[in-house]
Amino acid sequence: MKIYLDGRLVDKNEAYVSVFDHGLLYGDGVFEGIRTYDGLVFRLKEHIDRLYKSADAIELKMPMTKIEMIEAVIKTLKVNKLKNAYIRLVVTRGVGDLGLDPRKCRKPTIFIITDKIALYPKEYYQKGLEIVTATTKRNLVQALDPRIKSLNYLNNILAKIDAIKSGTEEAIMLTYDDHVAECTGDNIFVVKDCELATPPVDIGALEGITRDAVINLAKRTDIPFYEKLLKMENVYAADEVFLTGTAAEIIPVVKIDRRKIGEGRPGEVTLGLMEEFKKLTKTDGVRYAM
Ligand code: PXG
Repeated sequence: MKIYLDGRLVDKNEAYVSVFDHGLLYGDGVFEGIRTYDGLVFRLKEHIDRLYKSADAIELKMPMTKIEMIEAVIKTLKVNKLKNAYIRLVVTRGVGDLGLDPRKCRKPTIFIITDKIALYPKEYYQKGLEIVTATTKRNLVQALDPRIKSLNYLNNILAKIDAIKSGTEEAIMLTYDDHVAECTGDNIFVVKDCELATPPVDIGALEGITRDAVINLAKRTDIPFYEKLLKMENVYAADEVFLTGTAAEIIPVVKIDRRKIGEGRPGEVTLGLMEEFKKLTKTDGVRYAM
């Protein structure tokens, strides 16, 4: 397996970064998780746009253009002969000294890993997922805006530990004032009386690429959609709940904090959107020839 590392394609066994890299020392950097479907990089342009926005938000100056970045991703996929892959694109502040000062880092480190995807088991999609509410609150927007996809994922990891301790795979993260924000690695949607809703991202959630795709699908298929502030009581009372993310795609949720959601099985709106999303993954992205 070859890894793209600072402009070179190097063997996996030789793909190392320095212990003085601020991505490692401070989590100072940004990343993207992208996916390919049968030779099509799903919404690659949107992922690259978000990466550059995240970089901009932490005042990290990207050393290459968006087009060059897209070419680097595709080059890495091709050299590894991968048609169905998971892409982890990482840009760190680069190598510096032991102080926080980002000015000491002269050149960002860029690496691209393309690998097979680890997915939720199929039965979760058929039967639905059980999740919990995390005790860990989502980062405050004014402290570290969750819209920035930064290498600081400890907030999410602590909530993931909450999920694991409760015997589940995902957890809902609330804002400091108990509004539903998102899950540890997925956005959340609810369906009530045939209307679809998801929290606005400015309360403290990542603007998911899958989230955007689902919103567009809802609009195209005439499902009434609203961005809405949600509390846990709204989620418990929903007819359907599902999560969205690059790895999970659309995954139904049937139990939260041991309470049954709706009928306790994936609902019609969710199943319809899953169907439509599958079609989208065949068309919506950048195609690359091997
Ligand atoms: N919220 C958070 C906090 C995320 O990290 C999403 C929502 C969904 O966004 P997208 O753009 O993927 O629809 C994410 C994305 C991983 C992994 O390796 C995590 C994500 C995506 C891909 C892989 O755990 N999280």
